[in-house]
Amino acid sequence: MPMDKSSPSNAPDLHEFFAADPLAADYIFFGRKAYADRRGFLRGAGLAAMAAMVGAAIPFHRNMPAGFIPAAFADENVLVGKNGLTLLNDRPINAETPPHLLDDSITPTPRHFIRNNGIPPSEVAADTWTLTVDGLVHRPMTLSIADLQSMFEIVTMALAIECGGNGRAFFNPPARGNQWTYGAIACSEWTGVRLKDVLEAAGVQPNVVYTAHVGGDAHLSRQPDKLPISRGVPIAKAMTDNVLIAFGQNGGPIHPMNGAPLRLVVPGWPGSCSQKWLRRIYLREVVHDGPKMTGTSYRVPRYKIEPGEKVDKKDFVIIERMPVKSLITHPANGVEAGRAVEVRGHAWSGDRTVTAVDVSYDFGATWMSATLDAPANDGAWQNFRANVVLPAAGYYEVWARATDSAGVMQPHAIDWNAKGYLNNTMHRVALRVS
Ligand SMILES: Nc1nc2c(c(=O)[nH]1)N[C@H]1C(S)=C(S)[C@@H](COP(=O)(O)O)O[C@H]1N2
Ligand SMILES: [Mo]
Repeated sequence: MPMDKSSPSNAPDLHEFFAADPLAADYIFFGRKAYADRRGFLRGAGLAAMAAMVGAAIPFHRNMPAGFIPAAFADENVLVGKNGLTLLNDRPINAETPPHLLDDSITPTPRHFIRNNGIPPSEVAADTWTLTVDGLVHRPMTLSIADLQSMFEIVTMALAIECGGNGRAFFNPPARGNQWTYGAIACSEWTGVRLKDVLEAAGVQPNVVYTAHVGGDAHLSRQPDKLPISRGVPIAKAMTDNVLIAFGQNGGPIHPMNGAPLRLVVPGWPGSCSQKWLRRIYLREVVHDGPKMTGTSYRVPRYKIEPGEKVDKKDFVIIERMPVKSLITHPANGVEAGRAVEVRGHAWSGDRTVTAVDVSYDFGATWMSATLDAPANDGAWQNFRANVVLPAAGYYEVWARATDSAGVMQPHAIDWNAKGYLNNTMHRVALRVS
């Protein structure tokens, strides 16, 4: 893996530059035209058009220093309260976190990635927000957040959310969609009530098979009768202890882009199950068929295919648990290092625990085992660290691989699918020892 341009080693100057005078930096970096009418331009055309105008290289993070966001976007409310995220798309807003900014055990709210399918609601007042629980329940209910807080036990848990398309950028043939590299993963500490407790209070009818989730965001077309996304989970998953209806993130309110004032958190399963701006949950006697539940959305072929192979729509199955994976959060990719380096990061495996993480600095010829922490609770990622002493000056790659409680280890190569889901290949970071 070459030292890429997103490496932090060549980023600080640009960051300082933007910090000192963002508008001047925009002018120099994006050019006069973008500077002159950046507001109207951004509103009218979006990031893709900006890229076309100033010459393709701008918005896509692999061409940009880590953590870089055009200053013009800092003016847009959506990124207020976020720090260091890399913008992939502005319609809808999608932004990921560079791995070295995910070093904390608990991801700070400013570093939690954003994955939107539609237009977030503009009105998210916590005191008037309601959640309706209906469908095949004995007692349909509409509850305020205060009702949820007074009727049910309040719990706080560290829970990892990973987008099903995290790692899509590395597919070959390429997969269309947001080009997530590594950072569509986060483990915030969520405060809320158990979905299970709420469903038990409503009374689950015996024929229930699946949940259906509805959020308050609008479809990109702004057609009021269209939902951008409505996913669900099997009722057995909904009834597990670590599935929360959350109203708090990291001891504060949920960030507006992470679903304030109320969201589901379904750890270990594709992030899409964790409906943001949660307004309604209804129970169904069939597998839910809302937008992005059917066809090839969040589904993969049920048999192994060749890269590029076409698969009949009927042969797709819904993605359930996310596979075993790890992320190196220190050192950052592309840095100069001394011979002694602490390699550290996180590992997770949806609905399972990680039992080992190994680290290699010689392209996988030899491996050493890392120290691995237990998860903070069921559904949290696990921290690992290893003291690596590199034998001599030169160029190295540090690789990490996790193994889970079922004995499944991360692969070297991508198990290809057309939509670019479930890339759990080993993370590799480049180092230069001088
Ligand atoms: N209402 C609503 N909920 C949603 C989405 C959305 O677009 N609308 N995106 C989903 C997807 S695909 C993911 S990966 C997670 C991301 O959560 P985050 O943006 O808080 O990181 O939210 C999920 N919940
Ligand atoms: Mo996602």
